[in-house]
Amino acid sequence: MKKFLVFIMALMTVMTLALVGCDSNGQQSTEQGLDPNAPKSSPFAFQGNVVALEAVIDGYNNDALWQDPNRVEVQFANCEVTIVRRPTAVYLFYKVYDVTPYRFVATGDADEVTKSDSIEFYFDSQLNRANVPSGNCYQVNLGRDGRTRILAGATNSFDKWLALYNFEVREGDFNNGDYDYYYVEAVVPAAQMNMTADNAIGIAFGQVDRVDERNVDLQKYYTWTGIVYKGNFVDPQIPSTYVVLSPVSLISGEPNRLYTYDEYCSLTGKGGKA
Ligand SMILES: [Ca+2]
Ligand SMILES: [Ca+2]
Repeated sequence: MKKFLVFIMALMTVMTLALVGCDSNGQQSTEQGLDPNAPKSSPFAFQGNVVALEAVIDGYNNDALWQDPNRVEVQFANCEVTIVRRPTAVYLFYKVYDVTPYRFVATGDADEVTKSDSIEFYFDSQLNRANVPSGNCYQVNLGRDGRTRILAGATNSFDKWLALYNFEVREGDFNNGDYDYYYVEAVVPAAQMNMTADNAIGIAFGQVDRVDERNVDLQKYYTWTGIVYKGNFVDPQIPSTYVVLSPVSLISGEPNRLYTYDEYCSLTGKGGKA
């Protein structure tokens, strides 16, 4: 139903300048913008910004990557989520049950994603566990209709973020018996979030279910649900409540999973910053 192979949260003009490496005079300097040693003339000009994808981002989870032995599988709200950490990127796959395929459109602003059928994930990429969204915190909203909004932690809140990432949204198929579901496959390069290959991060989730087809900007027409993990509500606006995502299992012989921060500290002997 919807095909969004690559989405760039930036004005197309900005992105075009970044990809062709235009200098400040508007002249093309091929690949200059992607040289890690070159001056940072655009927000996309740094090493690791673009990675070789290890899955086909098509809304289907039949790639070998999704069977990674260190994958984390979690359920919350009406979502089944699989997360795979690779050295260069984080991959997420959502299967979402939602029988009311609605969205809200007024001006078309990206903020409307949060009032439409959509999924959300949040990273605290250095496990800083601040009490408010801060540096190294990131928010991604992906709408069932293909719209998206991405934010980065600023001073006590989330603010607009420029990043390059890939995702696709796919509707279920009546013939496959999954008509009441939609799927989101996404990948975000780690370097864009100051993540390294092996550091544990904080993570939070959300799902918005617009439940009424009336195109009205009232909260009663949609619901937001986050995750309660081991009895603790994970509040996306409070990174200190996030659960911990480790690249590999912290318990020998057991599958990888999410960990509470207390579990993480107990299992690793670490505390405070990761
Ligand atoms: Ca795929
Ligand atoms: Ca809905």
